[in-house]
Amino acid sequence: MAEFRLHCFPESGGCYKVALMLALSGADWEGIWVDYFRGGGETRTPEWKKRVSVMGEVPVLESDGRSRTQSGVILTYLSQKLGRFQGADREEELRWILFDNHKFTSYLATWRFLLGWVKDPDPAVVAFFRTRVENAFRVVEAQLEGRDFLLGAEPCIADISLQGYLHYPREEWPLDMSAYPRIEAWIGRFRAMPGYKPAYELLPGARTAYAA
Ligand SMILES: N[C@@H](CCC(=O)N[C@@H](CS)C(=O)NCC(=O)O)C(=O)O
Repeated sequence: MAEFRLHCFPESGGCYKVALMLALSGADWEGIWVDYFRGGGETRTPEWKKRVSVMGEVPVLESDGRSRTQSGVILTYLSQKLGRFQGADREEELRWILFDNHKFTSYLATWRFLLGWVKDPDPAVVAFFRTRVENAFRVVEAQLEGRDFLLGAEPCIADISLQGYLHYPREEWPLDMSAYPRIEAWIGRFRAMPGYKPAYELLPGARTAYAA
C-alpha cells in the first residue's frame, strides 16, 4: 500500500493540487478514483459522508492512520511531512491559500464546470463567473510582477494551490491569456519541474464526457 492515498477524480483541480504536490515531491502515492458524476455522486451519499468526510468533498488524503480533507490543510500537512514547498513566510503563504479557495480556484472551477458539464447554463451566470475569474487573474498577475512565484523566487504550496485548474486543457477554461503573461510564464515554470504531469495524466479514472 502506498504511503499516501488520494481519493480523487480526474476533472477535479482541487484533487490535482494535492496530486501535483505529491508528484513534484517524488512521494509514494496512489490515487483512488471516486465516482463524482454518476448517480448523484458517490461523495454526496450519507454513507460516504459518514465514512470519509462530512463535507462531502474531495480531495481526501489518507496517511499516518488519518483522513485529511480541504486541500489547504492537506498541502500544509504535506509540506511539513515531506519538507517540500514550504513558504519562507507561512503567514503570507496562508493568505494566498485563503485567497485561492475563496476567489481564484472557486470561481475558475465553477465557471469551467458551467461551460463544460452543465447543459444550457444561464448566460448571465456564466458571464458573472467569468468576470470574477478575470478579477482574480488580475490580482495574481499583479502579485507576480517582479516575482517568479507568489512569495518570491521559490515555489511554495500557495503556488501549487492556485495552479489547481491551470493544468487542464485550455478549451475547458477559454480565457485570453495574452492579458496575463506573468501567469502564463508561472504556469510554464511548473510544467518544467521534475515529476510534473498535467491533470488528466496524473489523476486516475476516465474523463467524463461533456454534458453538451
Ligand atoms: N475548499 C475545498 C474545495 C473542494 C471541492 O470543492 N471539491 C469538489 C470537487 S473539485 C467537491 O468534492 N464538491 C462536492 C460537491 O459538489 O458536492 C478544497 O480545497 O479541498
